[in-house]
Amino acid sequence: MEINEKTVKAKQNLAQHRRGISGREVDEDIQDERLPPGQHIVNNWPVLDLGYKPVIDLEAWTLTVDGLVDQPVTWTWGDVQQQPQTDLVTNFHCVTSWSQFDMPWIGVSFQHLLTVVRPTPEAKFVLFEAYDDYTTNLPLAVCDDDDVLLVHAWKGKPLSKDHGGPVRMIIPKRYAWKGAKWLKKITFAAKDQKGFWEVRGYSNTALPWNNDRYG
Ligand SMILES: Nc1nc2c(c(=O)[nH]1)N[C@H]1C(S)=C(S)[C@@H](COP(=O)(O)O)O[C@H]1N2
Ligand SMILES: [Mo]
Repeated sequence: MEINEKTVKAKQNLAQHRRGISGREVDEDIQDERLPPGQHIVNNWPVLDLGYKPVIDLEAWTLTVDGLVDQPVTWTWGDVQQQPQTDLVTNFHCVTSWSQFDMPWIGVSFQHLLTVVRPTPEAKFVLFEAYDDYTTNLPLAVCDDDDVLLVHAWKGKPLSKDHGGPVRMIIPKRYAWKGAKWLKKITFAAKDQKGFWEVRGYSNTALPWNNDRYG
């Protein structure tokens, strides 16, 4: 797997200087009560990655959930389909300053996953790993929310490869980099372990309503 270092550097810069992907300064004039500070509205759902999109055969795809849990699991695509399904519409905020409203997802809720694997009392943090080697981290308490989903469909259709299909994470209350595309592994741990962007200076908490982007 090859990370495109130029893409990484450019994205790091954008977050630091609060510019949109077009490079212009963030537009402050459009008002919408659903729009967090420093964000602007888009309707074309941009694609962001590390310059590399992993190829995952649906038949070979698995998701492993391990670490501090009573019942570790490895799900196939079929296993994901057999879990209870959640339909949810949420907003999506990227740290590079665009937001898209009313994204209709279908997926398995993280809270359902918790009932399957049952984290031990020591488990306080979650690390997400992806098929492009991307990682991101969150406190378990943040993931244990009714709008956090393992998403496999958008607008009623299978999630495209560009957006992280077969399965990606969606955590609506955090900036979108906290949602790993091409999900491969979820590990429960007692200690926090920073992910790809977090070690490169992005905020560990990533709260859009606090303009909590960098550092
Ligand atoms: N596996 C993986 N997940 C990822 C990323 C990535 O590079 N690799 N980029 C993150 C970032 S920075 C953002 S803003 C969102 C973008 O999701 P999108 O491309 O579907 O808009 O995915 C996040 N999840
Ligand atoms: Mo991002």
